[in-house]
Amino acid sequence: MKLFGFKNSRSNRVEWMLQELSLPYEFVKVDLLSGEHKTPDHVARHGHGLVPAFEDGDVRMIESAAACLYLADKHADKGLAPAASSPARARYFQLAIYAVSTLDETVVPLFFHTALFPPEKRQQSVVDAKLPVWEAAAQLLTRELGDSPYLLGKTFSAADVIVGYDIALAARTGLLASHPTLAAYAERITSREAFKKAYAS
Ligand SMILES: N[C@@H](CCC(=O)N[C@@H](CS)C(=O)NCC(=O)O)C(=O)O
Repeated sequence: MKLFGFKNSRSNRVEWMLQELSLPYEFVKVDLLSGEHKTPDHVARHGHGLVPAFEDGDVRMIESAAACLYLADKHADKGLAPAASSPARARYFQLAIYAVSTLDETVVPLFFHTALFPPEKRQQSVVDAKLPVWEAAAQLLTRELGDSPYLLGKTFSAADVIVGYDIALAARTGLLASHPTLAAYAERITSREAFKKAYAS
């Protein structure tokens, strides 16, 4: 398997998943800083010239959450995906899609415009637009977790990797200060060995 990615990007989501499953893979660095992701070679892998791109034999994938869901199903014996017939499957899909459609679109811009970008490039209008969405998301996820350690209850699943990517980024952005349930969840998932290996530079 090959993961074409860049550290501190959404390729972390797939790498974390690969680590949770203890699968062998090659990490192929696509340097976002030098523009390598826009070269013809990489655009042939990912039509938008983004990371990650993922290869498993003849399987070629883009979209970090899709790759995680694929891997969890392919290696169902490792127990990171609820069974297809299980009622938990509905919630599992919902959380995965929610992460990429709502959380990524909220937490990533907040990280860029409050932390990553130099002050002159930060736009307060982005922060003003995204913060209320984050507050709603934080309340929703707090309710989803309830008293459980993980999103599907007692058992860690690929949903925790997919959503966990955003929660880890939110923690790094300082967005969890007034959300103790999410702060404890962030601590729980980021202390996993697989997370640490995937995020090691
Ligand atoms: N929905 C895609 C998003 C991919 C994406 O936006 N990747 C970013 C890194 S996190 C990227 O390649 N950015 C480079 C650019 O925008 O030029 C996924 O989850 O895989």
